[in-house]
Amino acid sequence: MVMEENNNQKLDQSVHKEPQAENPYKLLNLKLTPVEKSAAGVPAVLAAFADLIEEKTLIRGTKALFKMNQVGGFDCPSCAWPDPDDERSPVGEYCENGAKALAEEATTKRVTPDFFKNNSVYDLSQLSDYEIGKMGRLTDPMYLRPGGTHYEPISWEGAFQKIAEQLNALESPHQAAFYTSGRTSNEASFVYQLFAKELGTNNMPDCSNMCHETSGSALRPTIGIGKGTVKLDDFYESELIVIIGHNPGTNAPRMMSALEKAKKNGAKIIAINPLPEAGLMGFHNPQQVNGIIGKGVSLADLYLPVKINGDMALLKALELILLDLEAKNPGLVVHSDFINNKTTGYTDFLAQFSKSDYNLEHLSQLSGIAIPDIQKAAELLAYRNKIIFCWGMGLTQQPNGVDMIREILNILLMKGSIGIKGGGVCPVRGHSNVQGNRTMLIDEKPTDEQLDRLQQYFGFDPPREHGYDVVRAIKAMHAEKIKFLFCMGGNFLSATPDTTFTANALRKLNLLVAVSTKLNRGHLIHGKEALILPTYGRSDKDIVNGEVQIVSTENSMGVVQSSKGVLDAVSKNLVNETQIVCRMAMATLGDRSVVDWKRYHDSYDAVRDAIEQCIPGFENYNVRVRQRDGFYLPNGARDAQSFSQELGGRAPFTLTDIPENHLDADEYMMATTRTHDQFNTTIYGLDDRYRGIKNERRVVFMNQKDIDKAGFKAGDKVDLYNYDDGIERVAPLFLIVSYAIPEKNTVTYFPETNVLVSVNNVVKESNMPASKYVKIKIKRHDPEVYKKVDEMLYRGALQRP
Ligand SMILES: Nc1nc2c(c(=O)[nH]1)N[C@H]1C(S)=C(S)[C@@H](COP(=O)(O)OP(=O)(O)OC[C@H]3O[C@@H](n4cnc5c(=O)[nH]c(N)nc54)[C@H](O)[C@@H]3O)O[C@H]1N2
Ligand SMILES: Nc1nc2c(c(=O)[nH]1)N[C@H]1C(S)=C(S)[C@@H](COP(=O)(O)OP(=O)(O)OC[C@H]3O[C@@H](n4cnc5c(=O)[nH]c(N)nc54)[C@H](O)[C@@H]3O)O[C@H]1N2
Ligand SMILES: [Mo]
Repeated sequence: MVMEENNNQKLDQSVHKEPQAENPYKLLNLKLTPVEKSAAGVPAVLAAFADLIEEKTLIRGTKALFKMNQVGGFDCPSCAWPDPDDERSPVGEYCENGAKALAEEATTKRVTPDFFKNNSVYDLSQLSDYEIGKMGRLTDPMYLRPGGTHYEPISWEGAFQKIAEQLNALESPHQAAFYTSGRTSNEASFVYQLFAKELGTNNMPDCSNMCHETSGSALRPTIGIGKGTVKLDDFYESELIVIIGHNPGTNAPRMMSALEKAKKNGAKIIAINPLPEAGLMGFHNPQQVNGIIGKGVSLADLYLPVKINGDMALLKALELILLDLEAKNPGLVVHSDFINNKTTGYTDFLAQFSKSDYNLEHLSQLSGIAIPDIQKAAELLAYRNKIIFCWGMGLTQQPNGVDMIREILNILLMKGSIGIKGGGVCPVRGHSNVQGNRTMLIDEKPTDEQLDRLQQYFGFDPPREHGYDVVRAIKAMHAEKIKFLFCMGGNFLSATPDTTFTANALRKLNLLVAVSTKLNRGHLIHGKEALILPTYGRSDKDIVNGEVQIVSTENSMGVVQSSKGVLDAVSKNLVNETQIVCRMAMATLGDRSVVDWKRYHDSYDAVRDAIEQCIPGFENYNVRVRQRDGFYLPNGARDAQSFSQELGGRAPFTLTDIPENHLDADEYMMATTRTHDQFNTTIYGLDDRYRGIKNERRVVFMNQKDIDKAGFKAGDKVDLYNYDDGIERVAPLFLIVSYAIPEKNTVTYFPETNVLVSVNNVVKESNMPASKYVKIKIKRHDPEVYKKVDEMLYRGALQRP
């Protein structure tokens, strides 16, 4: 049993776990604190600094913090929210969660070859995600040989040799896949996709396939560009901001300052979310003195506690009322000029409202929002045009997410609100450079136009057939069609759905390569062989030829900016991502290559010159990237109301369906979200302060009525089950928390509950995992439940409770 092995582990005392003889599960230690009614403020700043102190990196961290998101400094590695074009705070432009991300990256703790020598892969897999993250920064390339139990040091040359051998032994380049998480710079992203294409495959699954792919799928065919259409200034001019399916207080805290300013300028805010998130309800600005001592701004003027997946019904109900108001006040609600000149399909769009299920009672019931509240929202929309819709994973990770975003567009098109000052769409991106990754052609389905440009510039024939996205890549690994997986950052195992299935798929690989800053569970469930390649983080000085280099990223609003690290790297044996790719390319392709990899290896400027030639919007890249505030990429929808090129620049209204979600008496709908103490799979801490949770992640939020009906009590131990595709999936040992959430709805945290998300539960069209739409059953905790889970698989691929 595991317990004895735990006794022998050679980990630091700080992470040594007490063996538990009677039960393989750790005891849970949940404490409930009051749910907070506003975000940020004094506790936020204090918490941020406490985090830095805890990491024993106070001086290093503080120095870096003041350079974060500053002109000439580095881009925060946390979210993709833009920096203000004009007025940046003199002491750094950061937030609590940015500071935590920095503390995590700036830590002086090191995971050295000795650490790997002392701890087997199996032992490491017994740690919790939180403990693994706290081990520190990776310092040297490591190799796991076939049948090996421990990672061993390997030289960089040796590592590239292994990669080259494996890649060159494949029967086809399509047996390789190249994953990207969203922190990789533009420069590294560009050479990375170039290598995959010269090798001969478009198998480039990326974190977008789990994040905003749905937004792109909805926006591209309608407004002609898969990106948002607003700048930060538009927030300040807006009359109404709708925040739907997004938790800005935790996941984009600097957005709160923009919302605060918008409110001061008179904007109204509507929040649509099953949970009354603190950041939607109120806000104290930690970066303004009056924000710290003054009262918080009450943020949402109207909060609509929609049922999970009830948003479509709500949006249709809003349209129904808008049309009714227009009939009563012709010309005041609907923007006929815009509709006539800039859109198509309005007549068909109108026709659907005569259908019988388009009645308010029905839509109100499906959405879970009372009619008077829907009316209030519609009235806020009716007589304003400067309207911005912001959304996040609450919409994109729903089976009909693409349709719901198109429904948002329908509303904005009715109102003529796209491509105007103060109005438009704002998909709030996740990873700090996920938008730039796509612009740099990290995409499993590049267009012919994009490929033609590469072909002309580099002179090789890039593959034209589309590659695998994340979900398809998992299935292809499982079917042994992919044998080689290269991960540029990220944590493929824990971020993706159906953990058991995915772990089995990863175990079939010949070689798993992970370029990483820190150790994570994704390194511990591996193929026959595995490599860990350590690299710089965003805050590290990236030195090439003796000079600290700048790299560039693109934020959520299409601004390309430079980023320059300020911290000395924790190890002399790190290689930057661009050079890793170039060396892999030289080792693998050798004389077969027509690309001058050595040149790109030696100079980021040379990479930027190539980007300029191959991707529109990057004219004079090397000069403009060095401008104070960077530069905006062109955006026809935003700048010229030029929408779908196929439709002569117009944007189509889309006809969508209203889903009716059936749940059995003992079934609940589960959305998986982030706590305030994590960055995706990186667990900073065990609290979720704003939601009043302390010291525990294995909680399930339930409505008190559901708790009563099922005969449970708050605090009861339960196991969660999912039965999609006729397979029993179990997530053992959760604690029930009574919460303000619609009936039949539950919320849990990922990655713990990813084991319950079927790999086949995907979003229509975008093929993203629908991880906010998971049907579950909740059963009283059975102490024997672990016997249902394949022991070896469970222990390792999943964190033990
Ligand atoms: N500190 C921190 N910052 C981050 C991240 C992080 O993990 N930590 N992750 C980054 C990344 S990659 C991303 S993509 C973003 C994610 O940022 P968000 O989009 O905010 O992601 P989530 O926390 O998953 O949850 C979003 C919200 O959707 C709501 N929701 C769930 N189901 C529904 C529904 O059916 N309808 C509606 N209207 N709402 C629903 C949830 O209650 C929750 O408030 O944040 C980025 N920033
Ligand atoms: N159930 C459920 N699943 C989800 C989601 C959800 O809401 N619910 N959200 C999805 C979303 S929106 C996303 S974006 C994905 C995220 O999926 P990923 O991007 O794959 O996951 P992360 O946890 O962000 O990756 C963290 C790891 O990246 C590495 N890293 C950090 N910085 C750097 C760097 O600068 N360079 C390199 N090379 N490595 C670095 C570190 O080793 C760290 O352990 O998860 C998705 N999974
Ligand atoms: Mo994301």
